[in-house]
Amino acid sequence: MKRILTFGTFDIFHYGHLKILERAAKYADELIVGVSSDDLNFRKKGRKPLYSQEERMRIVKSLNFVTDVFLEESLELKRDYLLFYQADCLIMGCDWTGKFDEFSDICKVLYLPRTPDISTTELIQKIKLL
Ligand code: C2G
Repeated sequence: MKRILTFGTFDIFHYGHLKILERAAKYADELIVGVSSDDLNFRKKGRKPLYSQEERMRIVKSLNFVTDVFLEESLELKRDYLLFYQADCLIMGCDWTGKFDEFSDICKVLYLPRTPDISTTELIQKIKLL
């Protein structure tokens, strides 16, 4: 049985989010998703997401290839989350390439290509211009 962990904010859930979760699920018997908390996002990006952590978790959990979700409270807790869930593999988009290699002592670390031309930031900009 292969358990895969991935992490993300998944704010204004879009096609790029769907694709990476779908592709991660192909490697997994169980796909568990750490959804960044509102506070973590505030610390990371200086603003709260548009969708609350409860809404973002509900959306991700509703995907039939996602086994479970949990709240990612801190970037520094990644090793603890991987150990707690006994992950065989950590998968992230290639914007994070190299950033999580330190965990290759406890699980496989894979970076998958991002879907081009879509991001939450770009969506916000486009909507502002409507
Ligand atoms: N992603 C993608 N293609 C896009 C946009 C995003 O494949 N066009 C991927 C990202 O690479 C990431 C996941 O979707 O693996 C979630 O992206 P974000 O919601 O932007 O997550 P981020 O803010 O990068 O949070 O601990 C790490 C953080 O929680 C990641």
